[in-house]
Amino acid sequence: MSEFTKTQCPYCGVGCGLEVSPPAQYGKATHRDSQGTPIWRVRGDKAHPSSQGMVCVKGATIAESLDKNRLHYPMVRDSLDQEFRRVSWDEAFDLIAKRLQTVRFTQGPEAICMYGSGQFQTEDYYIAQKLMKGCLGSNNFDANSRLCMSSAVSGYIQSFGSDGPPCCYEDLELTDCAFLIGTNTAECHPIIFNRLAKYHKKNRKVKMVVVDPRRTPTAEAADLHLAIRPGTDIDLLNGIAYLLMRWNYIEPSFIEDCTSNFPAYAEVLRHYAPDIVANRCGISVADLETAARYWGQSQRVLSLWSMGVNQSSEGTAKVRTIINLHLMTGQIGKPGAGPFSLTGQPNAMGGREAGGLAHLLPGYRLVKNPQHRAEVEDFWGLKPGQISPNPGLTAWDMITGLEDGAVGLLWIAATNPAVSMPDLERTKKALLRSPFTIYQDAYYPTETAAYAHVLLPAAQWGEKTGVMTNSERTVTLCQAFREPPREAKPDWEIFAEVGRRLGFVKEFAFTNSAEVYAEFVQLTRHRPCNMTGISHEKLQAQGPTQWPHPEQNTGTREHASSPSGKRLYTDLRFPTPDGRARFGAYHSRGLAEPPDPNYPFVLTTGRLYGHWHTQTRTGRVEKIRQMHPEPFIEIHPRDAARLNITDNQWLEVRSRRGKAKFPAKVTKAIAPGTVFVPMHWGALWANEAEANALTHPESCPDSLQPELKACAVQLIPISAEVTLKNYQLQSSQW
Ligand SMILES: Nc1nc2c(c(=O)[nH]1)N[C@H]1C(S)=C(S)[C@@H](COP(=O)(O)OP(=O)(O)OC[C@H]3O[C@@H](n4cnc5c(=O)[nH]c(N)nc54)[C@H](O)[C@@H]3O)O[C@H]1N2
Ligand SMILES: Nc1nc2c(c(=O)[nH]1)N[C@H]1C(S)=C(S)[C@@H](COP(=O)(O)OP(=O)(O)OC[C@H]3O[C@@H](n4cnc5c(=O)[nH]c(N)nc54)[C@H](O)[C@@H]3O)O[C@H]1N2
Ligand code: SF4
Ligand SMILES: [Mo]
Repeated sequence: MSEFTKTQCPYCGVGCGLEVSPPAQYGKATHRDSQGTPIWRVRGDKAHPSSQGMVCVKGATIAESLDKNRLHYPMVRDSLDQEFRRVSWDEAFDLIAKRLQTVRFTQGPEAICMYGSGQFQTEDYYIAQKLMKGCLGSNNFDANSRLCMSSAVSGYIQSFGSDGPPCCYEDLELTDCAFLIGTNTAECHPIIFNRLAKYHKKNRKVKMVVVDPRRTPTAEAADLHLAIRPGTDIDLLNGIAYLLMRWNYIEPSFIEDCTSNFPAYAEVLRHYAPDIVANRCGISVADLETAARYWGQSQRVLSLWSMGVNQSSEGTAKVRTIINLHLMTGQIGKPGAGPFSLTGQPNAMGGREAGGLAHLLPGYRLVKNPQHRAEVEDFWGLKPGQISPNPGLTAWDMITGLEDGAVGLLWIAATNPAVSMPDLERTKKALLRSPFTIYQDAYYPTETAAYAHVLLPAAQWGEKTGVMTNSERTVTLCQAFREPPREAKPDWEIFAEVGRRLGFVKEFAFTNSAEVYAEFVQLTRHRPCNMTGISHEKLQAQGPTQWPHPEQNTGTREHASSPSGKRLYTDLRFPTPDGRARFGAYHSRGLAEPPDPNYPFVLTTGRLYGHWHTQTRTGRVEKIRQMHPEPFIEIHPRDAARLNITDNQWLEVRSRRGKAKFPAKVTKAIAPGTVFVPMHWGALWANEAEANALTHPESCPDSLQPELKACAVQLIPISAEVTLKNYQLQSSQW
């Protein structure tokens, strides 16, 4: 066996290739954590096409988190005020199966909910879909991806007829203009940013535009930073389109031959004259014109976006408005160009392929489409009509379903909603009312464990073999390189065993994850995400592979123009009924909760370079703890002066729903009137520093993705001594 195991980093959607080797090579420990314990050695995989050997601090330090505070055994309690007691897997499975049957036959399958995660491997996702949507007949499977990229999914589907980011990372090094909007790529997709920044530095003619209300490290590197007011993206994009029309930078033949609905869009644009737009966005007309000129004069324009666009009450409209610019200028289907949604989580893309949202089915299919349901029913050997025609409950619907009693059983896996959901006070109250919550996580404690009746120990990355797909549709085999601790099991095995105990023995007769994957890819045949030519074995032999990747010699014609899978739509035909991409005609509606005299500031939330979400892993890595020791609130010097506070003084932040406390970081990086708080500090890691204590659940009407990026707050200087929790990194109790 080779010294190194090849895998993919389990953090962000860049999907860097890693090589991992054991703590003791030839009897000698080469790598140790800060306490001197030998740990696995991790380095970048130079052969991985997406990352070419590069890694950021999170990937580089992942090994340090693998053994700290792990959940080792199934644990059970009858009510949330009791202590957990250890049980065997057999007892846990029996209890879950019984409870599922009771809810299924008393309240009905629609009272059963599962809330999963873009940190599942594709096999975990697929088995969960087969269990929930197929065998149990409940479409109530949603994932934290609802909070993450569901607006990108619905935007792509509405504009192109199908989901699927059409670009690839090579485009970063082929573009003439990178248009980054609502993305802090430098901190959140560092290796994508490295590739772009290197190329940009070398090629002076290449332009980089960043649209973000904050002056982030990403904005620092740009030729033009448009610090727009939060929620004014559609104004800006329509304003750019207005100028492209006026200056005749549009591509009439592309519009004529390849698109529909342009007249409705052009009608909307008439209302976006530069002075109006500049005023609404809080930028200068000159900067707006520069942005339009950069776009119009470039041969190849690549737009990149993430949460500043998706996490919005008009997220789908924002995505479609970005795509509009590409359609009007013919910037798609060629190298260096296209609308590129960056997925956040390591396998959010795999989740889309496997149908891992409440309105999806495997193979980029939709619950609402009768033919799609029939195809999946047929493949799974179900009775016609067994898959419900109604999309299931979304993440937030599950919370309100707990409130009104519609949810009888909630199964949460690989996500920590007691930190990451909006309106946390309401979320936590709802979780407290849950009749039965199963929580399947790799670590203990986490904030959500406090709301569980059953804890199931999950094997995590490196302890199970499975597949992940990154933002550029590259599929990587993540091989197990160590044993799961004590009794932890892979997520898919847990779901499959429950399925068998419910009587679906042949449906879940898998002996390993390669078999699961082999079954799943059959459901992608003739679909845009065709992966029938991919298997665990081939990935191991040939390395990471981009889809579409149909089986050879199947005689199918799909994506014949892009057989390599690098780019979609190179033939300029789109998977809509008429083969044309559709313009979306949208006016900006602004923020769901605009500031007012009582709540005069807009709070925005986001991420820091070192930490990952709710810190279950990065909070346990010493180097990262030192990098970002405590939460804070960014505030502009002018606002700080008005509140009579200076750096490090404490502010209480109140919204209509809750409050939190932070030391102020006074900085010009944030615009006056806006404040920023990182999302990483849940109740376990600090006192009252939860960003989501403040946020609201208002969401995009199409994608149902909540507007986590903006809510109205008031700021009150406080002098109280607020201490951070010095959370101890003890070894696991269980
Ligand atoms: N270090 C690190 N990297 C990560 C993660 C992590 O936790 N830590 N998580 C991963 C995941 S799951 C995700 S989804 C991605 C997220 O990656 P990003 O989307 O890049 O990260 P965020 O910090 O959430 O938000 C991006 C930016 O949106 C801006 N923004 C806020 N409101 C608006 C607006 O109205 N318009 C515009 N144009 N911009 C706005 C914010 O100021 C912020 O800088 O990161 C992934 N990578
Ligand atoms: N205010 C605000 N809130 C946000 C956001 C924001 O920008 N602002 N962003 C939203 C977005 S984009 C996202 S993606 C979410 C992320 O929010 P969460 O999904 O809640 O965050 P994580 O900390 O990544 O939680 C993942 C959990 O899975 C566990 N885990 C890891 N690997 C495995 C495994 O293989 N199996 C199992 N069973 N468990 C595993 C980890 O221990 C951890 O507890 O937060 C959302 N919430
Ligand atoms: S850029 Fe993302 S995938 Fe790459 S090492 Fe960093 S966290 Fe991991
Ligand atoms: Mo995300």
